[in-house]
Amino acid sequence: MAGVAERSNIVSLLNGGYLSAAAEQLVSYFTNSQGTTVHIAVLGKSGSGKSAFINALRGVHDNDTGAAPTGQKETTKEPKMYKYPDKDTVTISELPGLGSSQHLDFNCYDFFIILSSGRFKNKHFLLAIEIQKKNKKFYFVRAKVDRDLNRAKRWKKCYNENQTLAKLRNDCVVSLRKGVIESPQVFLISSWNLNKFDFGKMLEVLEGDLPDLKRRAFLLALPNFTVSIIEKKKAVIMDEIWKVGGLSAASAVVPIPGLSIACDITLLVCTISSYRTHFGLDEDSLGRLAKRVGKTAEQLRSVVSSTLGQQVSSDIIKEVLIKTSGMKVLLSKVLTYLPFVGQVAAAVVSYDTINSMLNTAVEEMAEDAKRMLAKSLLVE
Ligand SMILES: Nc1nc2c(ncn2[C@@H]2O[C@H](COP(=O)(O)OP(=O)(O)OP(=O)(O)O)[C@@H](O)[C@H]2O)c(=O)[nH]1
Ligand SMILES: [Mg+2]
Repeated sequence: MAGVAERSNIVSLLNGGYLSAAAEQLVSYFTNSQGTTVHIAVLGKSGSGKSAFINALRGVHDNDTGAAPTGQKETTKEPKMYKYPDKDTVTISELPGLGSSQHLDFNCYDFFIILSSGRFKNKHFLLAIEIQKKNKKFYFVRAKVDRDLNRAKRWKKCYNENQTLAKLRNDCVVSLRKGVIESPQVFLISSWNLNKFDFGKMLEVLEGDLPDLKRRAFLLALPNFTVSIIEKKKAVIMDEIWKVGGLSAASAVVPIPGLSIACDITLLVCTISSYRTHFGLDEDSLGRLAKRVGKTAEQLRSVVSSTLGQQVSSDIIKEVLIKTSGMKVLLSKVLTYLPFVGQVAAAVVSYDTINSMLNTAVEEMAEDAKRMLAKSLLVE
């Protein structure tokens, strides 16, 4: 994300009419941010729940096409990489086994998740030490805690959920510490119930530990698991709006090398469509969520009320621009009658109008996403 100095530099170039120079810097930012990737490794012994966890993290149902296969029998014998649906920027690799770290290329990954669903083993500890030695971050996930709780319920006379969870957590922390790993990050998770236990907390820690551009990529790839994730996505996107406005205004006046979409309306259609995907409002994301939570896409779509959250097209964007702009009559004529409408529109529509339209669109889509999250959690 651009720093204050970078931002004021670009804005003064835009205001001074040095559109070409401003555009060059903006294109470089977008190229960097869109090319930034995050690679996550998930390690654990066979059957520990790696595939189910990876599916959960990607927001796909175990039965979806493209889901990591899960099962009682050993299913993943070779390392396998999964991408986020519709996003190439974040990958999660399932790395079977615990004892073969000598073959592991530590530099390929941004961080490691060691997953265990049973007793803590010395192999977990050795792997953690190995990762730490390579100056990489690792997180310990104690999976299938729903199963542990069910067992405890069955066996213990005076069952207490919080005490059972605290004991599970403490066992992992103590085993990991052993005097070498000072403050291990331990999360208790059930891939079958993401709204309970530490799943939300784990996401906060993972994204918080990443450097800026990687954090952006990770956040925007994540499904809307929590209100906090939605708010953070909104903040990241809001921080970029002025850049899109600048690029849009500049691209109408000067040709920008390296920017294939030199027409501003096309740029806006692409940008707003990507916002829709980031907020999970596009048809594919909606379908995946519906399957995951056992609702219909129709039920979820019913809470999406913003114009651009419902649909994005150049005509709709022009209408919204007309509404947002003060020059209602003139602009609507220009937009409706003139050919090469994209080029003309940006010459007429000010940088402020584009910014204001994008801000409103993002505000409204974030609210749509929150309503959809609430709807998905609702038992009907
Ligand atoms: N109760 C419960 N079962 C789970 C959970 N996660 C996974 N399972 C089940 O545990 C079994 C193994 O899960 P997988 O995700 O296939 O485990 P894996 O580590 O990928 O296994 P391999 O690929 O064979 O190494 C499957 O039957 C899953 O349905 C969970 O959170 N709770
Ligand atoms: Mg597997």
